Amino acid sequence: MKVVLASGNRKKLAELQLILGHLAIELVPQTTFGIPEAVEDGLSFVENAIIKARHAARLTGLPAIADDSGLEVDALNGAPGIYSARYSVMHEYAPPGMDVDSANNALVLERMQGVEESGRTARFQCVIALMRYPEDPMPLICQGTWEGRILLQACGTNGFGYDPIFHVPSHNCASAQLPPEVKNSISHRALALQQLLARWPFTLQE
Ligand code: ITT
Repeated sequence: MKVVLASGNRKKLAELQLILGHLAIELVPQTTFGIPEAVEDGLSFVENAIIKARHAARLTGLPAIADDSGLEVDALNGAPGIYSARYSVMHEYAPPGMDVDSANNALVLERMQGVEESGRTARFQCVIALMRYPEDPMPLICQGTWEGRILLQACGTNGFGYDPIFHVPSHNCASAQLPPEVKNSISHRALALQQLLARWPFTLQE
């Protein structure tokens, strides 16, 4: 059986495919079908995950999995949150020569200047939605949270997004300093996908 992975983010897709590799199904990225990105106009991770999965299921006629995720920083009242991918763009923060991920990280670090250690708590959130068909009235929703802190400066080159500024207490390093197999066993995405795997046989039965 084929299932569409409703994401256009290459690095996120790689993590999803690696963790879901155990499933005896064919996971096809939505880009293979030439599907345009969905308009993510929900106000929560759950809404956006459903919007993206429904969009891909509609356009392919196949079951679809979407991941909506982001960084929640307590000292910034939960920002960048659902706007994590476009945080710097929304704030028109674009230092010359910086890619969007680096600008996002630089903006969080700038806004966290002067915040002491105890106030630097943050977490990654991940919601995975599985829609069996476009009109699925009961999408399967799985969720994972990964607690950490915002570092004082970016470290490491692995992963993507905010990994260089996210301190992982269990390993005392930045998420971007973790080998991929370690991140993929403890991250917000790994936790959400573990739930998906545990509930999988029931959700796709006809
Ligand atoms: P799709 O919607 O196409 O899947 P996207 O990157 O736009 O790709 P989201 O809207 O879910 O996806 O935004 C997720 C953003 O949150 C992502 O671009 C990163 O900035 C951040 N993020 C999510 N998971 C992360 C992780 O594991 N490590 C670092 N940053 C992460």
